Amino acid sequence: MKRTGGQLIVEALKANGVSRVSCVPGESYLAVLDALYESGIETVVCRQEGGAAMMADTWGRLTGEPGICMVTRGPGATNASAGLHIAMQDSIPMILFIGQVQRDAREREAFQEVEYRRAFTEFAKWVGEIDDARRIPEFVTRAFAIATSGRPGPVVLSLPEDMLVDLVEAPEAKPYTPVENHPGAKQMAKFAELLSNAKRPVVIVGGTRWTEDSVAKFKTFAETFKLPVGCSFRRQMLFDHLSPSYAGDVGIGINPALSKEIKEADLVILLGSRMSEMPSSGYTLLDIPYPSQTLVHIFPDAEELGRMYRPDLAICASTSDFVDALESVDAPQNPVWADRTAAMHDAYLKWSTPPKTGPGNVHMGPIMEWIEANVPADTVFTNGAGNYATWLHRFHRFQRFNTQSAPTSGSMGYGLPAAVAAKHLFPEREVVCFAGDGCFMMHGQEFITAVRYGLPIITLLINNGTYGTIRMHQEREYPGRVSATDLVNPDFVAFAKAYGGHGELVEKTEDFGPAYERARASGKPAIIEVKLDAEAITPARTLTQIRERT
Ligand SMILES: Cc1ncc(C[n+]2csc(CCOP(=O)(O)OP(=O)(O)O)c2C)c(N)n1
Repeated sequence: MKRTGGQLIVEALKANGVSRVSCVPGESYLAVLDALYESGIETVVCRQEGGAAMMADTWGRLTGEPGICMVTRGPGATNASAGLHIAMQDSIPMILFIGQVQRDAREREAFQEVEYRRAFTEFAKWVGEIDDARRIPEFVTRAFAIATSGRPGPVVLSLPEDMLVDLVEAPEAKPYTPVENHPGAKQMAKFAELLSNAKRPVVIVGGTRWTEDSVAKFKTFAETFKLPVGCSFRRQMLFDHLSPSYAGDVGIGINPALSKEIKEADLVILLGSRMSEMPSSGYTLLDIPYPSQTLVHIFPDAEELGRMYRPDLAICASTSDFVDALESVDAPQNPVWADRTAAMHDAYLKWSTPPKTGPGNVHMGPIMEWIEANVPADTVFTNGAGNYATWLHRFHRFQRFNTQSAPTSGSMGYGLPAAVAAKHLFPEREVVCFAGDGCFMMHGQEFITAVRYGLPIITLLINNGTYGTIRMHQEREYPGRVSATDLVNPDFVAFAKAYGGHGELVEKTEDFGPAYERARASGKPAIIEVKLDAEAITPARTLTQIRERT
């Protein structure tokens, strides 16, 4: 039976279990849009391709299967590149389909033409263009395999418009076969030996494609062995912060006590993490290329092992397979490090206790305390970039897997589309987006996507009237010379209402709880605007203190 290229794309997606795609439509891929009609695949229509790609990134992040996004050529593709870069830096499986100009116009710089294989090579694991509709099953299967194997990442498939309407015979699509790497018995024996010789071990967990099961099994292992565990930057959902083994967030603004313990450790076990610039405190926690600590690095891609840090033991394995193999390691009776682990957890508990007060009338410390006491443990938190995110990363005690979606690349504007995507996946759970006034406005238009699909997300819009992070750096480097960092904002409550959502304004700390309850009860997508004094730029220091270096 003959089918069009558009139909073959959609068939291949269905064969691979895709139930949802994000998109902004374009005339370059009408044939795919037509095949989606009545396909059973939900098409989530977005308002800007950056948001659409970020939604697909969150689906990939929270399911381990590629999130799918579709955009038009040229301007659609360049807008979507914001999400592509996030997925690349974060090792997120994702496939971006881009409509392309017709084949006989290629290389003329035709209308909206871009050569994606040149433009996006650095933003994607693989960029392919399908010239022949009969090869669609081959290209799509390969895209799924590449996006999920080794170090996961985004794949781009470019679809010439005329190829999509060709009627061809092609093989029936089959699901891709995931590739998993397993640790060998010798490596596990060496791992057991290094662990038994250690006196001051630390584990740092990170990376993607963990599962509920592997997170639970690893927690049991760490607790049985009384090992201290830190979570890599924005990977906090990988380890229960209330576990006696939890040592803290290895991210921006790391607890100095934890940083010291990592530097002075005799064994560091990096499990799934690349230990990139942000988690490594600007490449200072482990020496490059020869860490002073004995290093065991477990990562699913051989190319990453030894790239920056030469490990004493390199295990090329997916995290779930490594965690399964931990069964072969015998637990020590009384590990010498047990008291140190308990002390590290105590230090974490102190570090994550919010301050009671601060400048202005609204204090984020008590607001975080309210959230900890009143928001269910399975709530999904999302955010983009900005100092506001510190409150979440430092003071929220993540307990469950799949409760976090945030970019390690520090891309502003991520939180809102991520919240929309998370609510699609987990409609029964609360989904809370933390955003600054700067961050929110980068993809604020996707609030209407939440309204359109009836997704009652709650956005805490922390409005300090400034691009706060940059203002902070500016005051430190160029005191008193405020250049390009102050903001003029819309009325966010009116914004929420104009979009058909629920709006709240919090101008005093004690107004927060009731405002949250009303937002929750509204059953609508909500914005709670929290008016924070710009002076409250970090939990510990004010802008004035930073400017005056006091
Ligand atoms: C897309 C993008 N543009 C610019 C930046 C640089 N940047 C990092 S944080 C920040 C300010 C964030 O402001 P806001 O969201 O209001 O949060 P605040 O820091 O004030 O809490 C900027 C401009 C970035 N990380 N990402």
